[in-house]
Amino acid sequence: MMNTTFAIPAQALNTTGTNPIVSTIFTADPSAHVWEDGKIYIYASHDMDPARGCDLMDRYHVYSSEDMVNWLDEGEILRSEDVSWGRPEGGFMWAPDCAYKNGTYYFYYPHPSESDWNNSWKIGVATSRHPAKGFVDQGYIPGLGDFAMIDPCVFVDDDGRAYMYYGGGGRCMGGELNEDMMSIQGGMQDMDTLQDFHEATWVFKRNGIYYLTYADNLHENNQMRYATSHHPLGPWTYRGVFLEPTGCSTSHGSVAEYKGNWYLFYHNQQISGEGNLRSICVDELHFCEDGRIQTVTQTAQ
Ligand code: FUB
Repeated sequence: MMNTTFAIPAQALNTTGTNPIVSTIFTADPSAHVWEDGKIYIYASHDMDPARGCDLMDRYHVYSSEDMVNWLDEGEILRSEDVSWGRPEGGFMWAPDCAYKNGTYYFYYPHPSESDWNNSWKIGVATSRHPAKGFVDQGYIPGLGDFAMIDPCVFVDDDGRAYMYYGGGGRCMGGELNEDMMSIQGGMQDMDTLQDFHEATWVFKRNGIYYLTYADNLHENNQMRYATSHHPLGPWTYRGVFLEPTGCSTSHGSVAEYKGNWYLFYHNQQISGEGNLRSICVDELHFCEDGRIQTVTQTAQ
């Protein structure tokens, strides 16, 4: 299906390297990647104002930077009306991710196919030759599990093999993607021994160690925890909490290395004071010599 979104001109954000990164609209669930053009990109959900709930989230924006201080709003890349198989009422465009392989960018997003949204989650895929424009929906990934298919994360390993993760409500699944990046090879499996898993899976690799980060269930104030492994699909060893509560009921983050430094991207509700009107942030991530992640210091304006 053709992408019907308007070509919104890119907009430089008046940022000064302080949090939140974006104050023009409300954004959440940042997935950060460094692509071949040398820039860092953030793919984010968009909380719609006035806040009513996650049913109103119906579009995604992309942000880019070359210095982690000046950020550009690259504009909107997909909205629910672009998705022909989606829920007739739209909405519910939850935490996305993006991956790159062989000249194509694959944008993964969770979205229900029926009015009964909570029982019809799918993981859609839109593709483009560009990191921040021209995405066209290609349908959803077939044959996944039948529960909370939210918060997809796609990790491409150094050998080019790609892995998908998703999950919510206490269960996290992982599996290997086929070469087409839109189907799963041999099914999904449970990612075991993640303590108090809630949602928001993110996988990255550093010094040969795979890290799986996620949000926990701490009541009304989720934290971020992590586990490590020597294989992208586990078994995982639980390591602990590395992002304490942000003041927001949900927590959702991603980790990326840029120009020699590591960063955690996450969201809080600093601007609005409301959990349905969130704002994306970034802070440095530091590791101990043995690879453990140090607790992130949350900086504010
Ligand atoms: O933004 C909607 C949902 O809230 C995400 O999918 C979850 O991870 C949480 O941040």
